[in-house]
Amino acid sequence: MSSAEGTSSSAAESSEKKKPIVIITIGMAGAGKSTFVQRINSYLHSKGPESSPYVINLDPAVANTPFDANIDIRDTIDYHKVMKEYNLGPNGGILTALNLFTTKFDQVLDIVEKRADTVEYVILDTPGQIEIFTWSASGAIITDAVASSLPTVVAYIIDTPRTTAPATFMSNMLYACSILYKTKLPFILVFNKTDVQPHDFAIEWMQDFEAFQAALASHKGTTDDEGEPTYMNSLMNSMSLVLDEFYKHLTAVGVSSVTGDGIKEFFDAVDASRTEYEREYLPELQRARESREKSLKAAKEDSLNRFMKDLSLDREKNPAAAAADRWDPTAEEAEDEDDDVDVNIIDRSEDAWPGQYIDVTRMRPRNDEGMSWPRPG
Ligand SMILES: Nc1nc2c(ncn2[C@@H]2O[C@H](COP(=O)(O)OP(=O)(O)OP(=O)(O)O)[C@@H](O)[C@H]2O)c(=O)[nH]1
Ligand SMILES: [Mg+2]
Repeated sequence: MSSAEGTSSSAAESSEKKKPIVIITIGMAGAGKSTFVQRINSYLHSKGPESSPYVINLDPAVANTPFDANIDIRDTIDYHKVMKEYNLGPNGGILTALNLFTTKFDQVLDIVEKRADTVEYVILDTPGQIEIFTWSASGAIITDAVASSLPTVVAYIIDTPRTTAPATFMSNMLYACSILYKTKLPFILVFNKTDVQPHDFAIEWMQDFEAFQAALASHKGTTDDEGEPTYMNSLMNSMSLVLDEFYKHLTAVGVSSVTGDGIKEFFDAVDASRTEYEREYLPELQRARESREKSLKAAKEDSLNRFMKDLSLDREKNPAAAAADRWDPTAEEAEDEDDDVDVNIIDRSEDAWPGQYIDVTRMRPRNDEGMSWPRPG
């Protein structure tokens, strides 16, 4: 965890430079992802220019980000135009914008990989609608592409004040669980907004399922008119036992993106997950790659063999056609029609003030917190 100390740029370290670690922030709409990205960005900046992270914004619909991204999907794709052009609503617009961006994500990876020697952390902010990133093909492609080239960790941001009800807590945890099993990446539960609601209740429920079941029993709405537990109550009781297994694979930290509380602990968890990535994710990735390559090679050989067999049979049957079947050097090559959508990645790092950020502690609270989705287009 040498990166936690500001004085780590020793000769020993530079000779054996670690790869940067990618932090993918995921969370429900309004959980505080963007504020959190800003907070960790400002924390890293405060440790010195050499610790500045590389920030990528993947939310095409956000009006203002509290941070300046090095790569911003909005520089590449105009979400309003996409909605208009393809006749889409806000969610379809975000999804299509992300799909278009994904077609050029190899360029993003190239840019990031070129920075690998100078950057310690790469931070990804994702769209407000969680399912757009977690359940879309493009979200999976981006996650897999990033995770197969750099150590990666998922930071699952939770709106702590809004998960104090046992049922909400459980659905949030089930969602986190589904993402963990889908990505198989090291996973950190980030209980955000601890300035409003401390997260100790959550830790207690995660460590002791009986405490959770007791909270469930005492929570109104989980018993029927005769005081008997409802179906929902028994279901959640059983689910809490299932989740108990899932909690063992996680690290949980409480943070306040507004005050900066707990950010140091978050980075300790990130640094620890590098080992987990190397120990668990990488060998699994290697195995998956090898078996894919093996089956691909076998399939190629098989189809090539069948093709050669067919070809020799044909030539035997029809020698005149075989003689005419030669490459004609005078024939013009068909023009390679490239009908790609014009999508170009812009790296803002060379701008006059790269990586500038707003001090969130001076921000006035937004009064639209209770606003319902979808976000205005
Ligand atoms: N009190 C408090 N408010 C917070 C904290 N983090 C975020 N907020 C507030 O929560 C609201 C949503 O924050 P955002 O950072 O926009 O959340 P988000 O998850 O990026 O939202 P979308 O991308 O729109 O889904 C804002 O009003 C923030 O000021 C925190 O730690 N404490
Ligand atoms: Mg956001």
